[in-house]
Amino acid sequence: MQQTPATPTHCPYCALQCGMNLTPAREGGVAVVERPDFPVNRGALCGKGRTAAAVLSERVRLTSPLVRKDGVLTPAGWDEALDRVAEGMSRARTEHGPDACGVFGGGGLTNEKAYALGKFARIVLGTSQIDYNGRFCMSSAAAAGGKAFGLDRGLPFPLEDIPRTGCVILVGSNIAETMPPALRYLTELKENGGRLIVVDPRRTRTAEQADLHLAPRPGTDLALALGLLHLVVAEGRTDDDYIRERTSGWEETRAAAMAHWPEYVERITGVSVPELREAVRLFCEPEHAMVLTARGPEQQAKGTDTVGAWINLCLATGRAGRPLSGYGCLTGQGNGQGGREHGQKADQLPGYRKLTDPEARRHVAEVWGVDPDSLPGPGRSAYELLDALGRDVRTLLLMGSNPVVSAPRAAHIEERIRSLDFLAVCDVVLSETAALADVVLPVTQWAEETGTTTNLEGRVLLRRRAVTPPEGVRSDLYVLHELATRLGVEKGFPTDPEEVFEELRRASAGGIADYSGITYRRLAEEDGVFWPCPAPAGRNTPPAHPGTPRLFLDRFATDDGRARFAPVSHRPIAEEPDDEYPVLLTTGRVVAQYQSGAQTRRVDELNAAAPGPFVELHPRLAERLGASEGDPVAVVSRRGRAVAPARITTTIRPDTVFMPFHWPGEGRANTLTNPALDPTSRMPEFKACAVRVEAVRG
Ligand SMILES: Nc1nc2c(c(=O)[nH]1)N[C@H]1C(S)=C(S)[C@@H](COP(=O)(O)OP(=O)(O)OC[C@H]3O[C@@H](n4cnc5c(=O)[nH]c(N)nc54)[C@H](O)[C@@H]3O)O[C@H]1N2
Ligand SMILES: Nc1nc2c(c(=O)[nH]1)N[C@H]1C(S)=C(S)[C@@H](COP(=O)(O)OP(=O)(O)OC[C@H]3O[C@@H](n4cnc5c(=O)[nH]c(N)nc54)[C@H](O)[C@@H]3O)O[C@H]1N2
Ligand code: SF4
Ligand SMILES: [Mo]
Repeated sequence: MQQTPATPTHCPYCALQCGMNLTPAREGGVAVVERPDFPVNRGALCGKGRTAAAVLSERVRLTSPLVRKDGVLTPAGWDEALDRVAEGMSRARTEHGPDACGVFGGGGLTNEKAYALGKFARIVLGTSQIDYNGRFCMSSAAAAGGKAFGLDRGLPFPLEDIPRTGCVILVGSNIAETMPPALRYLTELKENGGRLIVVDPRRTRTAEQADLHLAPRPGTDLALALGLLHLVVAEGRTDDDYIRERTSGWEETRAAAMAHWPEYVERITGVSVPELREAVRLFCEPEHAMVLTARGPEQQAKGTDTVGAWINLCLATGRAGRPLSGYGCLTGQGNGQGGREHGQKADQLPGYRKLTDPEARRHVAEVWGVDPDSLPGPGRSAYELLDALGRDVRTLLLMGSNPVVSAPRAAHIEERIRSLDFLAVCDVVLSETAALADVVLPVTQWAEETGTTTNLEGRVLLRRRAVTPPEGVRSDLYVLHELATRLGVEKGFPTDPEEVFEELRRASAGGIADYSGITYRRLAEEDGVFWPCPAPAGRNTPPAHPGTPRLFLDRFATDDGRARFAPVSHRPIAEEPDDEYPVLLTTGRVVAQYQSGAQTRRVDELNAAAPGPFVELHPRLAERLGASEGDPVAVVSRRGRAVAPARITTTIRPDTVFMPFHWPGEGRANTLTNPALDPTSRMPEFKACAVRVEAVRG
């Protein structure tokens, strides 16, 4: 049999970062084929991964820079386009100061790009005004995990541990649609006799798999977790030795939980007391157990406290920092984990360092060859930054996000974007946001370039180049290099990803997310390396650090090594239903589309599976409206109105409607969503707002 030369690499989409092989395709380009040897997905791919090569096609992607001339985006040469961007930025800087230049990144960018983008903002533009779409993603879990454990890494253990624990509570994750190959870990858990509890206001494909499905009212997970903790205490199921030896802050937290009587929690959440008791029994009886959260409980204006409450449950029962037990967050984007570690976040320097920490500033400034005092301080969070566009932020460089579709209160954000003096967008396709730009720079993607990502387990992976990009396309790193040069910084922005990674290693050394012991060579030979992975100290080539698949087994990463309880209390969602807006809207995903849909809406097979937006509602609500399956219904909130066909199902609570957010235009879910922000993580409340649902006649 003839050997086809295959390039092993990883999927361009979600945080599972499934392994795949790319082989030359008969019709030109590459084809995606199975890569059974990669442990995370063992060859399995969802439809998005299988069809990912379609987005490489010149039919759907950008192949030339575009510059707006007489109001119209017009193909132009690279020099002209880059000159225009540099001009736009220097004008804003001269006229309004460095903070008039905004930068917005993405959790899909490789580590190298995220690192270079953060460095570009701080030392070329000198701006504090940088943030990224990860703020809309897992920032609440990151904040809560950081507080509790002293370190935030999505999962503190590899996925392979899941089938061997005794019980998993999966809170607000629809893994069957959002990470289909990972459903296998839950199936194996059940085959091994373990129990699965799913917490979701909808009976999703994931909830169908559960031994126990709790369907709380959207936005009430905090009360639910407190109610469970109350019962844990009342039933004498706490692990007192563990609490004494490995935690701090229990008394206050215990007192807060005791105020949340099961009957009170039932009233708030709609989850009955017997269901609460059953959940506690399933969670506490086995020797090991885990709680995993995703966007359901996190995308709330109290997401940080909510995740804190679920962590409390783990700590009170001795289920964190022990083998086969723990709390984890299922990070979302392809590099959702790495993207939050290397400095594109408003308050952050590489290696998960804090921009306010003088020692961190000194270390990173030295790697960058600049004066620590020249580094700006922390800037605004993603929504606040987008809201400031056209006001004190006059220009924006956008790399790896499509906020016209994905930001909360999107009509308002679209208006803010239109009011900018200058917008530059780097993208692979003409997204809805790119279409508003003054300059669009077409960049290489995934299979056309090399770079590293860090998956939801904290496993650093190497994506390899497998195909030559179209002629007119350059890399994001090239764009940053060229802009830096034009803005007077000649050195420090290499275009070779490995060179960037070598610098990132040094910048991260000694930080929380320490990558200094990881090299491209190692990543090419191993199935990824889990951070922290410090470079070995000493001479005579000491053995390499093996990486850290499992965290906290000896101690937590806090100063005293103890995990910290969070003394949190229930509070209502930012916008409770009332007479005018009596229904709750929640939002999320479907299996065949990805995020703002910029990429997946360009793939025929995926559009056939998920052609457009819809409003999922209960038959009782549909009956009240007189709406039948497929009829257009309008969903109206204080922010605006969206119209999409009704999808009537008993799998949703009668007081709640659900819309996926993948589409622009009339059916855009984010026209409706509430940008109320979590006070700590600055996460918007994507998962609950008050709406009115109306039949559309005629
Ligand atoms: N097909 C597909 N896969 C994806 C993505 C995609 O766009 N499409 N995106 C990737 C990214 S970036 C992310 S962040 C992940 C997200 O992955 P998930 O978090 O699994 O996705 P969502 O659909 O946003 O939300 C999960 C569930 O939360 C439920 N939910 C809504 N409100 C509440 C609530 O108040 N409490 C609770 N407990 N649950 C609630 C919803 O009904 C939904 O089923 O998926 C990744 N994978
Ligand atoms: N209502 C509601 N809204 C939500 C959510 C929700 O659950 N409900 N979820 C939120 C979450 S969790 C997330 S993560 C956000 C995601 O929403 P967005 O931030 O809009 O994410 P994407 O649609 O993935 O946009 C990525 C863009 O970058 C481009 N791109 C891909 N690769 C590269 C690259 O290498 N370089 C460059 N320059 N561009 C590239 C893609 O073509 C695309 O246009 O949406 C948030 N919005
Ligand atoms: S589950 Fe995620 S990483 Fe795996 S193939 Fe699907 S989109 Fe790609
Ligand atoms: Mo996300």
